Amino acid sequence: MAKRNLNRRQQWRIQKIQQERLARAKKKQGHLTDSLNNLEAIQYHGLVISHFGATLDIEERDSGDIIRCALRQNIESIVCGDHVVWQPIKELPAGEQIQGVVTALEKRNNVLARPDFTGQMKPVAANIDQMLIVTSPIPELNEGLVDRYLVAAELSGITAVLVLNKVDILSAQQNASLQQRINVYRDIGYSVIFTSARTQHGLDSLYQQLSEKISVFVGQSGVGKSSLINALLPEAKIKEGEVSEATNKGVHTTSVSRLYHLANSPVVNNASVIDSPGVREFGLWDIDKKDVIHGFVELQQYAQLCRFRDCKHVNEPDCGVLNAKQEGKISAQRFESYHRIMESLS
Ligand SMILES: Nc1nc2c(ncn2[C@@H]2O[C@H](COP(=O)(O)OP(=O)(O)O)[C@@H](O)[C@H]2O)c(=O)[nH]1
Ligand SMILES: [Mg+2]
Ligand SMILES: [Zn+2]
Repeated sequence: MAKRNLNRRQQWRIQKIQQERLARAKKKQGHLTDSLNNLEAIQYHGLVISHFGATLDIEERDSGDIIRCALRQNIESIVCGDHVVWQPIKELPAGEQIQGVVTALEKRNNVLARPDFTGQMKPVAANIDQMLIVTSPIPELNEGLVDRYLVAAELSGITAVLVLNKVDILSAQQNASLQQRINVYRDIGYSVIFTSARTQHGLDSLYQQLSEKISVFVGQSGVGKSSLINALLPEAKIKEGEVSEATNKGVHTTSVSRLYHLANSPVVNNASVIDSPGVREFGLWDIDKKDVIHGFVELQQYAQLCRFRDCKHVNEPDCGVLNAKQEGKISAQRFESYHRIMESLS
């Protein structure tokens, strides 16, 4: 997750190429978006459910109809989960796919963002209620990574839930050891769900957890995020077992982000999942060191007892966090994770 180090000349060149590309794309849609005279005066509301290049699919708020829209030129970076205002295009040319233009973005509750390849922060999904942090025995549970996702979720006001997938391949011994490690998270208040995308074990619990919320699945490549989404939503057909996402060098011109509604059933009601390459790859970008403690719910509680307001919880006298650790109230792994994240941000 290291930030790419480009020198200024390279950054300038990349930015220029991007601007040219954007200008070409906009010129192509110019006949639709240039003149707002070409739009009906009536404004509709909608939810962005799909995003590919400069084209969006909007779910109309009242009818649920899907409307393909272009973006008005001065609006940028709209993502799945966004609520928008759109207006229909008058006198659609025959065969024209674009039916409307998005003219305004409504206020977001939260947004997940990551840097594009010039280092600029770009949103990848908005208005998320819940983050499912998927882990597995293979690749092995990585607490350091789980803690980073937890920080991101806590700081964005998103509920985090742990999912341990691939329980079908757990040996009894592995099971005992993983239960112990997972209990660290249960003890500090996070829900944990055990699943197998292969045998469908735990899917009903997962369905219940997803009800009435918009969720994203995050986690290391190979833990089974795509498999789980496919098991929950057979119509989604997301590619599984793809090559490491890390080799996808930052450019996402052809990747599609999508918001899926799960079909209601006795075990699930009004659940939606956003699947986006940007979400799958997001990390702790742009985080202020002083905020990290708020991403560690149990550490934060004890940090309020520190004698010094700017306590770093390393070796200060009367440190609430160090005291709690000594008394066994904080797990050593979480404590070290906190310091590792702090170091990585300096
Ligand atoms: N045994 C087992 N294998 C799984 C399970 N879920 C996913 N896999 C396999 O793990 C690999 C990675 O899955 P994928 O869904 O692509 O992971 P992603 O990178 O997190 O999206 C694939 O070969 C899947 O078939 C599971 O519950 N049990
Ligand atoms: Mg995948
Ligand atoms: Zn302290």
